[in-house]
Amino acid sequence: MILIILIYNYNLVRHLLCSTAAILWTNKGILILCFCKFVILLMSFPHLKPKHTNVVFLKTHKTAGTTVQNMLFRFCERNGLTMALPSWRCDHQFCYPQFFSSQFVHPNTLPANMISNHMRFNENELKRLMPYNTKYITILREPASTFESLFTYYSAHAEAFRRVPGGSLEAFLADPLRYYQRGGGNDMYARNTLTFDLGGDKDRPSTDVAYAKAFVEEVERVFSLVMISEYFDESLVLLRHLLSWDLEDILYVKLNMRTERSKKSLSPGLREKIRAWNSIDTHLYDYFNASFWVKLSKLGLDYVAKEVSLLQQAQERLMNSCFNGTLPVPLKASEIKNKELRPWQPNENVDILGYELPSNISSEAKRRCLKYILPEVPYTTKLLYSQIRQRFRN
Ligand SMILES: *[C@@H]1O[C@H](CO)[C@@H](O)[C@H](O)[C@H]1NC(C)=O
Ligand SMILES: *[C@@H]1O[C@H](CO)[C@@H](O)[C@H](O)[C@H]1NC(C)=O
Ligand SMILES: CC(=O)N[C@H]1CO[C@H](CO)[C@@H](O)[C@@H]1O
Repeated sequence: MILIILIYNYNLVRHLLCSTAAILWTNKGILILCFCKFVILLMSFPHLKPKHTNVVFLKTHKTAGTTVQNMLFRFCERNGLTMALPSWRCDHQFCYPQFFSSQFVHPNTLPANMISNHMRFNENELKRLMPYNTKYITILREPASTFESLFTYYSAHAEAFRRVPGGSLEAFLADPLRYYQRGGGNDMYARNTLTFDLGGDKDRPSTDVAYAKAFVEEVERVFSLVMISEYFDESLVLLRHLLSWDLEDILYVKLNMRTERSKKSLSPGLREKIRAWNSIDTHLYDYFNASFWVKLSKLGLDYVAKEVSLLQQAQERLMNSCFNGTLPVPLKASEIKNKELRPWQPNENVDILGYELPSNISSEAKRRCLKYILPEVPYTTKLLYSQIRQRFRN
């Protein structure tokens, strides 16, 4: 602990020295530059500003949302906050794909600081439920990769995908409307899924550019941060700044990944077809990826790179303390002895990977580290029980 404080102070001194030197030697331009640097440094001292604790995280499908959700679960537990969780009848999602309703929330998880399980976004219902100063956050992933992931993951669930001969992505994209029908079983996984999750109309024709534009504006009005999966660590830097959190608060172990065997590589032609079929998602992604980079530039790309490297060093320390010196090896569910740590497997063509802790780490490390690798469904149940117990103790 003392060591950490020393490092912080050392950094502060270095930055102070830098701005002082600039004042002595240079003209106004550089003075302002260093002043800015100092201000950024102040912003990066989270204890100067209380941590923001009221968050709606709209978890989208196949976008690394589970990893973010796990981070928020842990944040709530560490800080004694309440996470709104689905009632029993909704399973571990808020009765998705129905539009979110406050009726779907377990009453013992209210009033809540955060909410993050899968739902179809409904701003008015969330506003009724959440504190007035709640920050809205979501995450998007490049639509071609997202769709390839959805197609594999939900090949046995979505009617449109089940109909495709040989489960071929190419065949589906050659003529999507031959297989896809609005209202067909689990159709939300087969077209513009990100738009659907965010509460939009997934079936607007691609020619309706006005709708896509209006929808983007709507999302921008509500959400303070749209994270981008392809730039996950940079997204966490923005998240940390938005919420004035510590580095420790954004540590993670990547969850819900597939084996390489389960992934298909996409030819450029196929990529374009997917983007055309999911045109509203594509519009959303391209817009928010561009604005994401504008945000990073405003913070300073060098500064962001430095923060990312600090995050990665902290991640490495976490891996060392949790996995006894080696990076955790992702395991197939059947290889994981502790059943609780086995992630849900959607069908026999996909292996969703999980982790196990080394048996020889301390019991303190076990308790702490287990949370990072606990899959979504058992963690949701665990958190619900612990919040209910808390309620009856108080
Ligand atoms: C996101 O935007 C950046 C900056 O405009 C661009 O370089 C990058 O290729 C985009 N990423 C994707 C996956 O489209
Ligand atoms: C602890 O487990 C790791 C692998 O999980 C192994 O390499 C190491 O030798 C074990 N150490 C002890 C003391 O058993
Ligand atoms: C905490 C813990 O169990 N550490 C062990 C990690 O593995 C090395 C050998 O590789 C042991 O010596 C440690 O005791």
